[in-house]
Amino acid sequence: REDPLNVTERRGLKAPTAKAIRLDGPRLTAAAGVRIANPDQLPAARGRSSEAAHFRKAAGLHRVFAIDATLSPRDPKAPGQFGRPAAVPVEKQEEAKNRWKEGNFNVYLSDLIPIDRAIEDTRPAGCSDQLVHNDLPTTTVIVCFVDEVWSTLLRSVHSVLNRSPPHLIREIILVDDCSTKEYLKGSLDKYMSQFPKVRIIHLKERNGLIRARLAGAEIARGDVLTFLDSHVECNVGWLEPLLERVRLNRKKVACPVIEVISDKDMSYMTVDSFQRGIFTWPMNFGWKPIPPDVIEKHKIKETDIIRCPVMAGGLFSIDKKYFFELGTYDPGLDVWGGENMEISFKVWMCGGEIEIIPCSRVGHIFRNDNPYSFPKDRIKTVERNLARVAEVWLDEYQDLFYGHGYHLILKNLDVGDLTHQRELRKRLQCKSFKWYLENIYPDLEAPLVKASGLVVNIAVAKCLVVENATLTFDTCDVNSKNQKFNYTWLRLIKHGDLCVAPVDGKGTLGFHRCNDRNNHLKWLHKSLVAFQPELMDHFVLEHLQQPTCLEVDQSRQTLRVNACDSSNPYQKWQFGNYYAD
Ligand code: LR7
Ligand code: MN
Repeated sequence: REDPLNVTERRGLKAPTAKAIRLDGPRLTAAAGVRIANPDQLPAARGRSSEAAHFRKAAGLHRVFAIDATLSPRDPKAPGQFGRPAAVPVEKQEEAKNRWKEGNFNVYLSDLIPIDRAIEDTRPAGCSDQLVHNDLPTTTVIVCFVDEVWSTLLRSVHSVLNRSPPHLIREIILVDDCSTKEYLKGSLDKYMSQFPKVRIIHLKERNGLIRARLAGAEIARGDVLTFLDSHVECNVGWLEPLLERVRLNRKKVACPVIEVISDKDMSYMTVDSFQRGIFTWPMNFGWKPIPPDVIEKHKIKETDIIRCPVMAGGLFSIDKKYFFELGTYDPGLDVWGGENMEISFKVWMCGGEIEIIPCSRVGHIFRNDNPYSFPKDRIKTVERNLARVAEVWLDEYQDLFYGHGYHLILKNLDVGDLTHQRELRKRLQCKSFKWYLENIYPDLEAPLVKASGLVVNIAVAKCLVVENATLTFDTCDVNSKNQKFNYTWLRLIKHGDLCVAPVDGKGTLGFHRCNDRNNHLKWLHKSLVAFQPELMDHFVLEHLQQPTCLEVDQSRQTLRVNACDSSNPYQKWQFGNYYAD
């Protein structure tokens, strides 16, 4: 089988589809205030009172520009106009079906709807009243692509040109990552030549999105780099709130809210508020809502900025000098995947911050599969990228990545040379991953536990118990606190702060203060014994040469460690609960 662990499914980037909310029709001037089609009319005239205008001028501030050159569309009735769902005519169903694979979304409909369609202003109320500085930094927008669908790529570029204050866009750099489609060469250059701000570079070989972005960054002239995918639609007012954060502190990395462009009907949908970017082991990106009681307690508003442990990856603004100070991305990452983890860990651990800015919104077409080929095996490419990130950034927590069932795939992978990346981390004096978990992502706590509850010995049907700070076994009692243990992904058997371990050279069992880095406290159990599946139910001391197991000594009614024996039931143990990966 190609994918024994079903990694493909788990590594796909999930649209927050369950959360996507269909809009109910054109509300172009909704909560968000009046939009203005011509940027030249902007700054002065828009105050509520002359006093307010006076204050803003004195403070060097203005209300976010609501520039939108698509406001009065040539053809209001066009399919997909205002972000409405479009439908394939009956006689075109076959054609639409056949063209799906060109981009793994409804390419037929993308070609049908206007490349400069209007979409609804989905910003929360209050966004259009926010003030930003007059002296925002300029930005270079970098869009890299490989074999992107023509109409989708153009719509991405037009949405930037039509909905950004022109003076803030230094340039738009399109990086063609060695596409095979002919129209992305000649025709694209010709089409874009009408926009002086658009520059195109054609890479001579396939670099993958990570190095393609770096090629763009190298030649960028703006103060800030803004990365976008090649199938997006930037919404009104998207840019200034991002640049405002970077201006406030150059170590802030600002991400828009990523909204959903339906892969089926191309409708533009908004998403639930209060979503944080997070990951679960083994480094899968995901969204996690801020719990309602937290929102209530801290009176969090829809417009409030959300700090995120990790970013989705594709859409963000970062100060250009800061990006290079951080050593950019690890250029050893190939094709797709892992770079969002790398930049997120690097930013947080080396003194920066990752934020989602709710007043900045960009739609993105989420697809179920990459429409382009991977030069090498897809799974191995992504896992190798992640292993590089784990090796450089996760310290003793690497095992949380490796331990989640990927041992077999990863064991034979050559992750390449990491000297440079490790030196970089040292030079930047970045904090530890432990610090990151405790301060930036404290709610990852629960998944650290792989199993918990009573620990039953199969042969004698009795349970491990803590008695006067020593370890023994006794009749099981679910109500006894002294029989509750946790088994962590770092392979510690914990009772509070105490960890099960041999306490002398003679095999006597007892406790040690827990320490995630101390290999002498680590026991292999369940799936982690991949190299010796017959010892699955055992507790195998990991650091010893000879497999040594926790065992009930029946003659003396005590516990000891002894040479492992897969058929010995006195060495088999079960936790009350096992948690899914
Ligand atoms: O070899 C390649 N060369 C490229 O230039 C592979 C891809 N690319 C381009 C591609 O054409 C596209 O414009 O890179 C961009 C991203 O590739 P996608 O659209 O196939 O990726 P994705 O949207 O499925 O994946 C997300 O995760 C990636 C991990 O490497 C990148 O960080 C993407 O930018 C990222 N996309 C987003 O964050 C948008 C929101 C997704 C979510 C949640
Ligand atoms: Mn994408």
